[in-house]
Amino acid sequence: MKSSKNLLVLSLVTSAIALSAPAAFAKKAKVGVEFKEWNITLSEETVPAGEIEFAVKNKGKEEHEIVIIKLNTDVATGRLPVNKDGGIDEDNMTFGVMIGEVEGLAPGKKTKESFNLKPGRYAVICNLIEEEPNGEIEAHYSMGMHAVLNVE
Ligand SMILES: [Cu+2]
Repeated sequence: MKSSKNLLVLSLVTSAIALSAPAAFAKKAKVGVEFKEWNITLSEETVPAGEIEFAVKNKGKEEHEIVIIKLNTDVATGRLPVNKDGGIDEDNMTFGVMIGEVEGLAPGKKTKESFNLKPGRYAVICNLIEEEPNGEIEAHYSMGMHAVLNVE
């Protein structure tokens, strides 16, 4: 009997904590991301540091992705150094650090993914490179698919 009483007390304490918790655990910041050909639009320019949810929607006609890069220079997000093919070398960055990516999202699809971001300036880019049937190379980054996000 004694132990079940203790259990009841414990569960009351637990639910009291649960009720007071939401205010203590700051709600996750969200950034809406929309793809079109050829741009990336973010719903926010600045977000607080911490866990940030990226809600990504592909409103375009082609597959797109986001690559999140923490920049270590003041360079504009459209002026990052590129390879011959017009894409960014994700394995050998001198201008920043790769934080994460949401890989190829088909047209019309949406997805959510969270990343822990420290204060700084970030580039959010699509780094897909495609070869069209006529041999033309389309590097999405060089065609304009980049945006800046400030984390404070
Ligand atoms: Cu793209």
